[in-house]
Order: sequence, then structure tokens, then C-alpha cells
Amino acid sequence: MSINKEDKILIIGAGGQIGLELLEELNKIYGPSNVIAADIRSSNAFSQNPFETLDVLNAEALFNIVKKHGIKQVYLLAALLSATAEKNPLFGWQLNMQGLFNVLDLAKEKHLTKVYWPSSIAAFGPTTPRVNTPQYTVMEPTTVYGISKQAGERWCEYYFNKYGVDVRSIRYPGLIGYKSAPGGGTTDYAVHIFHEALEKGVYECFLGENTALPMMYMPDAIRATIQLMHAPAEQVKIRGSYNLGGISFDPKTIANEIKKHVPSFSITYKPDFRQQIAESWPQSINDTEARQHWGWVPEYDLGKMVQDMLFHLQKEKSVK
Ligand code: AKB
Repeated sequence: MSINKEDKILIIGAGGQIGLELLEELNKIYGPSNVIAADIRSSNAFSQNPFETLDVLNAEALFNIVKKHGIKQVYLLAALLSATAEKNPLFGWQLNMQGLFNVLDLAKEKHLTKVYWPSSIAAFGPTTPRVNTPQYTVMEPTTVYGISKQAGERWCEYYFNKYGVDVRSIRYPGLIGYKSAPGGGTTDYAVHIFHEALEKGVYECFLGENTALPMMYMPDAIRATIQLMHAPAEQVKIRGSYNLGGISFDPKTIANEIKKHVPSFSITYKPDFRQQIAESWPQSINDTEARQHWGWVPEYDLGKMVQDMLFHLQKEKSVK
């Protein structure tokens, strides 16, 4: 492992689904005073940490924050996700790409020592083999989000090869957690379903019942992210982005798993524009390279994840 606990870390997009959970874990390792939260909006969740209001498109403001706090590592999590970016494609492209360039350029100029940038299963497309999708395969994404992720992967690799930028990345599946809300993706149903099951006992799903997608429980995703960032540089052999496998299921299967704990729960299906996006993505992921290079092993299967989600959400509701 390569950890410098003195490093100052900046999380851009700290108020998002991944940002909030990453902040909590990085606080445990580096201490809250070393982890600077940045977002376009403030939030009570940042009360322990130094906070900066930041629009990642403002390169000068970003540079000033990096200088002010002596930042060494950046986790760049500000982005428009698949469903939201389809509604505003040019802004999605601009935010997702320019934000990345602003951070990579600071690393190229040696202001940063390490960068984390998330890619996604959205970087694949309808011509990709959908089952057990390998690391290296056909990639022809059809969403603007997916195109930005595919292009971003190539740029990360380019900055590594050309300028020696230590950039690391994971192709996240759909992420499921109880601590934060998802932010405009196609996989969001797999979080909404838990809240609706407990609050209303019914859920209308925006994907069809047999639409299988790769998913992952948030504790696994956060652990993988930190593990990759702490891996010795020579183990990080892929500088585009790593496939990461977790759990693969469709809405019907997760609904049945929830029913084991909430027997009265029922689900209906009303697919919308997100169905087409989901059908262009893999159903399951082969993550051999992540396992071999830096020792990735997932902990949660469907049953364990559903049980843990319901336990925590029920606990929260009984406190309210
Ligand atoms: C989305 O659905 O857009 C995201 C993703 C898979 O990257 N959750």
C-alpha cells in the first residue's frame, strides 16, 4: 500500500452519491482537516471538513483552492449522469470533459500527485458483448454520458503516457447505498426501490422486469476506490479505467429479494426513455484485471446487500 497520511485531498462533487460516502471514509484515514470538500452547493454533511464552493468548470477557482490548501490528491466526482445528460447533452459533455481537463492539467503542471476520476459501464455500448463483459472489447457508447466516459478514459491514459500523470479510474456499475441519494442515472431505480418498499409498499419501476444490469453496494465501491488509490503505482497497469464486477440482477430479482423481508411489497413496471439506455449497457462485468493487478475482491452479493440496505434504512426511519 502507498498512503501518505499528510496528503491534502480535495473531493470535487463531495455532495453527490459517491462524494458523501467517500468523504466519510477518507476522513477516517486522513482526518477531516486534511480532506477538503468542494461542491457547487454547501451542505450540513460537510460540517467536519473544510468546505469550498466550486464550479469545476472554473479552472482559476480550482487552481486557487489547490494552492490555498496545498492539495496533493483530487477525487473528481462532479458529472452529469446518464439520464440527466441525455436531457442536456452539450452541457453534459462540457461538464464531464472540461472538468476532467481542468484537473488533469493541474496534475500535468505538477500541482497534484494523484488524480481519481470515475468512468462507468456506460462507456460500453450496444455492440459490446453484454454478458461477462471483458476489460478490452468493442466500445461504442450511444449516450452522451457514455461518450464522455469513453473519451475521458482515453484522455486519462494519454495524460499518463505523455505527461506521467498518476491518474486512476474505475468503471463503476450502478451504485446502491443508504447514506446518499442517486443523482440522475439509469441505475437509480435500484436505490429508489428500497425507499418506496419501506415507505409505500409499492414501487413503479422505470425499467422492464428483465433488464439486468451490473450493480454494486456502496461499501464495496468505496473500498475499491480507496484500494486503487492506495495501490503502488506499478500495480496500476491500466490507466484508462478498470472494469469492476459486483452484483448483476434485474428489477424482478431484486424485488423478490426485498419481498423476503417485506412480504407485502409489490412492484409494477412502466419503462421510460431509460430503458433504451439500460439495454445498451452490459448485464454483467468481468473484472479479472482489477483482481489480478491490485487484488480487488467484492464482499457483497445480492442477499447480503438487500439485508444490509433494509436494516440501515429501517433504523433511520425509526429514529425520525
Ligand atoms: C448511471 O446510471 O448513469 C450511473 C452509471 C452506471 O454510471 N449510475
